[in-house]
Amino acid sequence: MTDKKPQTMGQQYGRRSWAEPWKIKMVEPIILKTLEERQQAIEEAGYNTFLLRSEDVYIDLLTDSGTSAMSDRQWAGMMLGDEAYAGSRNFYHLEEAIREYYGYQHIVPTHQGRGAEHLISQAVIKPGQFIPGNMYFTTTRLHQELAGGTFVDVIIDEAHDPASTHPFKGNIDLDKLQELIDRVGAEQIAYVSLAGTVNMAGGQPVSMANVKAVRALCESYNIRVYLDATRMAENAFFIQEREEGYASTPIAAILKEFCSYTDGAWMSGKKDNLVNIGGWLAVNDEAVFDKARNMVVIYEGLHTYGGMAGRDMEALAIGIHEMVQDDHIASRVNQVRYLGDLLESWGIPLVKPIGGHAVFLDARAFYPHIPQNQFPAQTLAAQLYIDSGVRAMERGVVSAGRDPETGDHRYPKLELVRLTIPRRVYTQAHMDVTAEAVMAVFEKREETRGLKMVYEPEYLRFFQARFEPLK
Ligand code: P70
Repeated sequence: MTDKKPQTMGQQYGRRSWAEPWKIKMVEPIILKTLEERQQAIEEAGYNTFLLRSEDVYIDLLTDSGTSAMSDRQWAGMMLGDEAYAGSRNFYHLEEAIREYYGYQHIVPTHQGRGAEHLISQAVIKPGQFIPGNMYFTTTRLHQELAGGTFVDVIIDEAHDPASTHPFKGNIDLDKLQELIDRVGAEQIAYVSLAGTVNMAGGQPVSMANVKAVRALCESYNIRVYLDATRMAENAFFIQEREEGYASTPIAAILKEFCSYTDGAWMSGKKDNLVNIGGWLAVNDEAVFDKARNMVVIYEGLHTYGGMAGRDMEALAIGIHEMVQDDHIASRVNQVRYLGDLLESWGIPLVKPIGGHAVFLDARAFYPHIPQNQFPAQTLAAQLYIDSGVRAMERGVVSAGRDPETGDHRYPKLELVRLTIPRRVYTQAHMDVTAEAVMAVFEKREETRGLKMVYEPEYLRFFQARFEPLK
């Protein structure tokens, strides 16, 4: 027995508590399967959390993509779907929302982010060109490569160091960019591929000062800057929190200013935009727009729906408006930070600072005895599921794939497991259960063995690869 008085979370941190800026109107039951059932499920899934059935998962932190809860207004908007093949009213609402909040002129709707990546890559990359960017993203780089380009990582070195607490680990290193321009020539650079925040670095932001400087450098060489805006609202929150002069600037204004330094953006609406499906490409250049709008009819659908239903576009337009509300984005990022701070205080190795959409466990430091070719992050994700039914995602050597030239694994410096938090879905209690699950796996780390890959698909292998435990 303890005579300690229970404390609220705010009291434990010596501040007033905060709460989510929403209340729950509809619930979806979740159940925790038994240990035997979980062991069987992960074995059947080839130790790949992408291959688990959702029904077998208790707390699903695989991704924040398409897993967020829509608001009552978005659901009401779904009833206003104009399902005309051409010229749906909802497309014009979407176009208005993107123009108002992101500031780009021309909009091409797509079924999700990779549809937009495909269009921009094909529209502007000439075979043999280079695309410098602030760390690769799996689907983005693949589309750049399929268009004949070569991605070059020009992110600051701190981004590759999980322990560095640089406030803007997503920044581009201007010297690395300049060095590439000098080496290959400005005309051999298709565009700068800038992501805010940087997913593979741990959800790390880019500063306003950095995007301005990138813009200035690129302008002097007539190089375009295109933005992966997938989690740009979260990036805007970090600017408001950390960058001088922005503490009292609304998220909406920060977002629009940031975008004004870029020539266009591709978007997975399934993240920041708070919908279950959808995406878009937006550019200012008419010639690029013309190409992309022509190509969309081959791959996605007519240029006023791009693979989405009218109702999907309406929910997306409303989601964009909700995404920039200051209380929404603060509670979203702070929920992620709550989980990260708990784990960090217990000595769990993770990427610092805590990013915008997820907590990234450092699997290399977690399992120093498992070499990278035995997939430490894949192992950790599987262990977490077995222990507690929490589903996470590998972001390490399996995700990095093989070098197209040499055929060897690419060994990234970051070997991570991502605990990704869907927006407006889980409560603080789910974060507590997750934190305790990570601790339980950490306590068993020394007896844990790695995995071997027994099936490897050609493209984006992490989605479908299968593994077996090493004896
Ligand atoms: C995730 C999802 C998608 C994504 C992204 C960034 C920064 C583009 C996209 C593509 C889904 C995913 C994708 C590949 C591997 C694992 C998971 N990220 N840019 O979970 O958008 O999925 O709509 O085609 O994060 O991080 P989309």
